[in-house]
Amino acid sequence: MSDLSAARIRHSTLCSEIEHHNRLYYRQDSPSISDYEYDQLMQELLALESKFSELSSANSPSQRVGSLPLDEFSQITHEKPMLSLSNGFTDDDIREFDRRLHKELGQPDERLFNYVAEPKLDGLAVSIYYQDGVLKHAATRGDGKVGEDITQNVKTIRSVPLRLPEGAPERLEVRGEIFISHAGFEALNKTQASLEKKLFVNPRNAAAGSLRQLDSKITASRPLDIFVYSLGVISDDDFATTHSQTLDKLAELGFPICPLLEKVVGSEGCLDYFTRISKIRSDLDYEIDGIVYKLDRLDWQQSVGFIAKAPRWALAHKFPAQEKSTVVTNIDVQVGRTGAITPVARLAPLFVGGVTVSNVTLHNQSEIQRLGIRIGDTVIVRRAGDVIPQIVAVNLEKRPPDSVEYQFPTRCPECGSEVAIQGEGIIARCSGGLSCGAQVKQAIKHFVSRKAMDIDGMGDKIVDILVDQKLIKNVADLYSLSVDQVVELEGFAEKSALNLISSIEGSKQAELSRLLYALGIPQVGESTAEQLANTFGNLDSLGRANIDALESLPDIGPIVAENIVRFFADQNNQSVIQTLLDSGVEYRRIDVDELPDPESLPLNGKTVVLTGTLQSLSRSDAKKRLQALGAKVAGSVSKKTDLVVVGADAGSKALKAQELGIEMIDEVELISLLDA
Ligand code: D41
Repeated sequence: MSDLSAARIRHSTLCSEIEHHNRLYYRQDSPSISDYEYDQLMQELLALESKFSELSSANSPSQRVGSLPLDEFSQITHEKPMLSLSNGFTDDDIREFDRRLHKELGQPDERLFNYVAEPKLDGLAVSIYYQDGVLKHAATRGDGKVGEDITQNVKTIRSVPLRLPEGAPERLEVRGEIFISHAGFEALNKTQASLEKKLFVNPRNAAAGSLRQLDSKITASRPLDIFVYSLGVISDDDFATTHSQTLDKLAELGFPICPLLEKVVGSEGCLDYFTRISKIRSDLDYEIDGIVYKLDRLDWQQSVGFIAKAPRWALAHKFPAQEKSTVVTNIDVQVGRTGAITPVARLAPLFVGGVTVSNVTLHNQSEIQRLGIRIGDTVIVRRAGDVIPQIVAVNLEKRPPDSVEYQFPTRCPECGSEVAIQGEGIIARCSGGLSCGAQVKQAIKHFVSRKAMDIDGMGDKIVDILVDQKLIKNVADLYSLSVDQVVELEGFAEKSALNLISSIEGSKQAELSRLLYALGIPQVGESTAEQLANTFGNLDSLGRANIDALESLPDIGPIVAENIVRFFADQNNQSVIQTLLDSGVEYRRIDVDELPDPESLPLNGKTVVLTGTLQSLSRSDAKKRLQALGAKVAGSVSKKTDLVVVGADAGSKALKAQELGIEMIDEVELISLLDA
């Protein structure tokens, strides 16, 4: 026998053996050999393939160790879009989901539907495509239409089959969630620490960071795993008739399926499953953030279809916010852009809702009183989804004898000016104005920010340095900075200094609404600034406007009107504005008589709410365009709402709109409304 034939036989044995151990390790959780022995097999395989290059192939287990680094990820268009999930939060949301399906399908309520219930993993959605039983490519979800090609990285995940058994459909795309287990996460962070590398904040971030590696050898060293939850493209029309059957068949083909998945009956079956999994959630070795219910019958799935990128036949039932307790080690205050003084609780770090929390805002003095919180107290911290963490209660039983009552400062910790209290302890403000270093810095950071003057390259650190070194003391001073001054600063070279100065120059041509927003008048946000620009047309007219004229505008109340008048009456502000204009900052004056009469606009007087994610335009663009048609865009659904735009992953707002019988449209309908 030739060397090559002998090698071929050994190669084939090694391949089967390695894949067998992969399955034992990842699917059955019962490895029969040590990591060391596994590595020996892999080394032998690699050695064979390097000696006989004809033996290596795209589906050899040697791919599991990664291949040459890429320069960038290329894009993959999903043949079928990757949909997202609608959310529900309460038991009634689930019952309503079930009722709606009965209605849509014209089925009597007595006829209970079968659902598949499964944990909702907090990982990353991927699509993996097999042609003739061989893994061809894998992609991230991306925006649902186009994702990134992460084939090399996905091949390194040992529980992902590289080759399917005989009889697999010719074309098969599976979709699933890639994640890192708690155990894997702990081990990974231990390794990171020993290499003096940055630790990952949670398993999801670790999984995301690992998948986004251009060097798949790094990905190969990360403990990634996968559960497959649905089909994408398939060449075999008769593969299955129910979702549960689909998953059984995928399991037979060697795909890892979440072992907790169950077929349940009716909405009460769903809710019972939810209760059971909630109880064991903290014992699971992976992070989950809810339960997904899917209508089992595929023909029914087909007939109810989807709305705004999410199937109507599936619902993600999110777990309620997570709460944990910790100790308040201190309370101090932060000084904001307009001098607002906000108390912040410093906490003994705790891991809640997937992140480490060590600071929590206490909002204002009356919130501290309401909670009755003292330094040294044990408090309960809640974090719901992506919402900022908050303290919900103090555990008085654990109050130590030496707890300290918090004294709200009477002087600004930054500049020593007196603190003025407005509105029954709701707002505390440093009275130092632009003589307060903290306010100056914040005001400049706001001025240069993206939605304001958008000065690229002017990060927070640079502003701090410029103010600390006394090169600037207000926003107008930015325009007299020179390359020579900037190049002297730490971290700058000739080129970067030139770039910064040229972005400052580039910001001189501004829209009036942006300039107004940039000035940082208290409580004048983007939309108020826009309204002011369109009503007054230029800074002079606005500066002369009195309280009555301002209050007559739809969104401006007495407090904002007073803030505006006060801002323009201030000598210091006037001189800053004058200096800005003298330095060449220009805005296009708006001829207010040319603007369309609001009465003539198609959405005049209508209140619209946007919810969920839009795919083809950003939420802020959608808002602007709706406003241009005369609509008022509100943040929450109420009886006053006229129309709700439902994007992907829409949650409680869409449900509320449905309850109130408010008209709802999806993204496609929105676009045709905007284009009409
Ligand atoms: O565990 C999950 N994260 C999960 C995500 C799951 N168990 N099932 C899912 N099912 C779908 C549909 C119904 C659209 C096939 C999903 C997702 N989608 C999903 N994940 C990320 C976006 C959508």
